Amino acid sequence: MRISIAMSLLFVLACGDEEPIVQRGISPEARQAAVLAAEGTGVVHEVQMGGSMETGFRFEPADLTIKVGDTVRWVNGSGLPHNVAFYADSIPQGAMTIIESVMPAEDKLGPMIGRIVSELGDAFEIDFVNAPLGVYHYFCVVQEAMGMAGTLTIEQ
Ligand SMILES: [Cu+2]
Repeated sequence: MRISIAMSLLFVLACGDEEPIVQRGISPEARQAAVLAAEGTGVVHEVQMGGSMETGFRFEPADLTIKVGDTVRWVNGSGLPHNVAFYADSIPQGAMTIIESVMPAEDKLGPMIGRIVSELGDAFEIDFVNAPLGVYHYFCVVQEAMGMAGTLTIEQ
């Protein structure tokens, strides 16, 4: 019984996904937002990669919400090595393709693993043009064990 309820729920959820993404009567504001998302909005958000052995390491802010098409600039605020790496199983569907396409080979250590940024003030940037909406969980490979992780939420 429990299994059949779960199956029915899955069926409902799966059908819910088939609603059309593009709706009729799109407002001029929504249309403009869609155009900006495709081209980049020019808005840049800064996240500091900081802390110390004493205080712990963190992204500041650890949770950031942006609009699709915005840029996030992670800045080294500690003078110690940091990077930005995305959890493949904790990002929206289709996001890996976008992240991989905006990370040139010289800018990464592996799939969705950004290069190490060691110098104070040095930065790593990603333009989230055409990025799927949702929550992206990421971390720093150097201090992940010490809790250096963050979330990025992309909204329309
Ligand atoms: Cu770090």
